[in-house]
Amino acid sequence: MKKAMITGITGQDGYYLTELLLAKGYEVTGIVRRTSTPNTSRIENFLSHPGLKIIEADLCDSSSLHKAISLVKPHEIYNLAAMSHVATSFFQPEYSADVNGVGTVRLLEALRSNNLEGFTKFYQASTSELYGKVQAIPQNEKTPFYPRSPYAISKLYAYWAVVNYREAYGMFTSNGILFNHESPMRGLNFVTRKITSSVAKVKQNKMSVLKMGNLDAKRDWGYAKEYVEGMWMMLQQNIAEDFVLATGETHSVREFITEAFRAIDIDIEWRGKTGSLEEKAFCTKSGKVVVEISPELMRPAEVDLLIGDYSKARTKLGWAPKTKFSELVNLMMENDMRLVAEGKL
Ligand code: NAP
Ligand code: G4F
Repeated sequence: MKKAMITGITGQDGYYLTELLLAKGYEVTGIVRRTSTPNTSRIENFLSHPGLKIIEADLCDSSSLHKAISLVKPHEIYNLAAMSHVATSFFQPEYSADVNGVGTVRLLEALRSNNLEGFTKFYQASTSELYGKVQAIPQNEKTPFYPRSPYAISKLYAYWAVVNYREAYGMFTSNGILFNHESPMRGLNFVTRKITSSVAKVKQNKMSVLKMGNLDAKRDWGYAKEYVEGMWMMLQQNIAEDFVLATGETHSVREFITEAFRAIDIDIEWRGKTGSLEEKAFCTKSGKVVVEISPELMRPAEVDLLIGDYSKARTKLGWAPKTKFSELVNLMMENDMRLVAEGKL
C-alpha cells in the first residue's frame, strides 16, 4: 500500500487531496498543527476513515517534522501547509517567510536526515503569485518571476529550494505552479468565497452591502478538486519536473461579483468611475447599493493580471481543467445559499 503524507491537510486543497488519495487506496497521514480550538472541520468526515492517520507537527518545528517522517516513511509528501493569505503576509512578513520558506527547507531536510532522499517523492505547493508583476502573458514554466508580496517572496525561496534539492541531491521534488483555484471549501477571506458567501447573505437579507478592495485585479480561477489531481499526476512521473496548472482564462474581481449575483437572478449595475473609490454596484430592480469600495482592503502592492498556459501539463501529464468560470461561480453560490439558509454562515 502506498503511503502519502499531507502537510496542510486541514486546508482547502488538503480536503480534496485527502478525498482523492483515500479513494485511490493510499494510507494517508495528515500533519495538523496544534491550535486552541479544533482546526479539522473540513476533514471531519474523513477522521474515522481507517486509511487516515493524523500526526501533530508544525512547519515551524524541525524536530516534529523529523519524527513524523521517521514514523511514516511516506512514498509521497504533498507540502500544502502555508500562511497562504497574500494580504495577511504584508502584516506578518517574517512569519510568512518562516512557515512558507524555511518550513519547506525543514521538511526537505527531514527527508534527508531520515535517509529518504532516494525514496520519497515531494510535491511543493508553488504559486502563480511568483509571476507577480508579470513579465509575459500568458505565464508558463519559463516565465521569469517578479514577486509582489512577502507571501510571494517566501514562496520564491521555497520554489528554488525544491529545484536545488532536486539538482544537488537527486531528490524527486516537483513544483506545482498553481493558479488560483477555488471551491466551496475555500477560506472565507479569499476573494471568491468572500463574494459568494456575502452575495448569498445579501439575497437572504442578512447583509446589505459587500465591501471590496481592488475590483480590477484579474485572476485565472479554476476548480480546486481538479487541481489536486494534477498534483498527484506530477508525482506519478518518472522524472521530477515543475508544472503550471491553470485554466488559460482570466476574469476581473468585478466580473466575479457580477456573475455571483447573476447566479441567483439578481442583475447589478456598476456606477461611478471604473477603478475609483467611488465605484459602486446597484441592484437594478431595487436600486439599492450592494457593493462599495473600502480603501483599507487595497494591498500595498498588487498582482494585476494572472493567466496561465498549462500546455506542458496537458502534454506531459494529460491534465486539463474541466469546470468553466460560470460553473465554478454557480457551484460556490449554490453551496453558500444553502449554508446561509441553514444558518451555518
Ligand atoms: P489554506 O486553505 O489556507 O490551507 C493552508 C493549510 O496550511 C492549513 O491546513 C493550515 O492549517 C496549514 N498551516 C498553516 N501554517 C502551518 C504550520 N505552521 N504548520 C503546519 N500547518 C500549517 O490553503 P489552500 O488554498 O488549501 O492552499 C494549499 C497550498 O497551496 C498553500 O501552500 C498555498 O499557499 C498554495 N497555493 C494555493 C493556491 C490557491 O489558489 N488555493 C494557489 C497556488 C498555491 P490550519 O487549518 O491550522 O490553519
Ligand atoms: O482571493 P485573493 O485573496 O487571492 P490571491 O491574492 O490571488 O492569492 C491566492 O491565490 C494565489 C495563487 O495565485 C495563492 F498562491 C494564494 O495562496 C491565494 O490562494 O485575492 C484575489 C484578488 C487580489 O487581487 C485582491 O486584491 O482579489 C482582490 N480583492 C479585492 N477585494 C480582494 C478583496 N481580495 C480579498 N481577499 N478580499 C477582498 O475584499
